[in-house]
Amino acid sequence: MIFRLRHSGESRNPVHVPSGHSTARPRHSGARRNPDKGTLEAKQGQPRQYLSGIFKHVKISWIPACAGMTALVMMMAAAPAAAQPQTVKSEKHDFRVVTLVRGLQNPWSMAFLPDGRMLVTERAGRLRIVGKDFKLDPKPVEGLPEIVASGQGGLLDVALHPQYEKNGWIYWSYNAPGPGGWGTAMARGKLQGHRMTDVQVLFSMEPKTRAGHHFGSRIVFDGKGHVYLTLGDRGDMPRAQKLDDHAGSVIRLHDDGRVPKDNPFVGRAGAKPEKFTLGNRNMQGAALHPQTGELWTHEHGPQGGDEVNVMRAGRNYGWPVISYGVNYGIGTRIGEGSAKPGMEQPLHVWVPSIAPSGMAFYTGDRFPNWKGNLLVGALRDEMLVRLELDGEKVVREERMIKGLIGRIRDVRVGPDGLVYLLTDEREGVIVRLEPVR
Ligand SMILES: [Ca+2]
Repeated sequence: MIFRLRHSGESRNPVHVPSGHSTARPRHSGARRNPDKGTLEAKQGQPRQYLSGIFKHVKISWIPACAGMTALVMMMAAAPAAAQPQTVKSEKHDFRVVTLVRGLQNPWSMAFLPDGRMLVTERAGRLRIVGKDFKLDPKPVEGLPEIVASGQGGLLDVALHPQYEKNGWIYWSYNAPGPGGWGTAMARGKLQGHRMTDVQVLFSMEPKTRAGHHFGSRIVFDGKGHVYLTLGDRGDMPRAQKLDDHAGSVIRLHDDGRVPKDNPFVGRAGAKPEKFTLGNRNMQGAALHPQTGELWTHEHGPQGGDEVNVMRAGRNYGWPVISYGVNYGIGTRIGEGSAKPGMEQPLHVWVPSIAPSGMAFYTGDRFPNWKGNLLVGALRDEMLVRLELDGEKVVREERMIKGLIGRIRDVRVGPDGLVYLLTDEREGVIVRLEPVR
């Protein structure tokens, strides 16, 4: 029995299967019907609904022309592509939303290089460099292994090794071709100019299929020599419960790709030893808790039932046996209900779905009232969600910048303590949130 489900918020684009396995093939960018919202989007420019969204959901004040002129000029010098920054009021902080980079096509992830530049992935298969002045380098990085841009798959996460300044390793996740189709993989390499060198493929999920759904994937280092990679069920629900299948799990490896001997399923007959968890549907956000050092993730539920979980060795997170969501369209129950002995309960559930993507604990100093909060991006309703935590309990949720910038795919706290967001749009942007005193 094969289930092929798609989360209506997870991908705006219809599934696109290339005629061949193409590396870095740009996706078509002409006018296209949006299958989720039934609207036609223009080829260029901001979708119209954003403007009405701005006035509906947030209070905007334009920076006063005289008093703020010096600051504005400085900001525009730093960010040549920036539109007029907008000031947003929120519960704990007021902040400006400053557009730093434009012209990205369905960007997925970003990483900060120590020299002030940034790396940005575009799902179609391009790794881009953003200069210190936030200018997008027109020349993508060459030398990445073959990437299949298909449906939700393509070039996905990018992350620096915690000792990057010593070893130069850059990690990325992507959709890799292989027997039977394609699936999520992770590689690392060293950047020399515009070329990735010393490339090593550390992991490539099995089995591979031709589905366009649910690739995960986020890369998180635990600071103790291990790296986690989050996966999805590849649109085939029962795979998430199979130990002999990588789908629907968190993968844990040494940072050089070897399987740690203390992984929970090592030595179990038939089990994939890279697996750290099972029963996960599609995790597009993950972050290490700054105090406990544990891996927190969120995952897309089906229709309703997005979750936040703490990933623990060998645990079963329930999908598709238990869920808070229902089947698309027909609304029927999935599996056996919402709880079962031996299966983990989420810390937090979103019903209806927000389609979460990207996640960061706020650890900086620039937004002191957000310290320790969990920031989650949302594709649906195009918002940033702030969760206040008491240990593993979510005590308050705030939804911000709804509809202001687009579908939020990634959330990062920069080395400067500011919050960076990236939008998965055909005209995607990187914005920075800057507190207003
Ligand atoms: Ca679950």
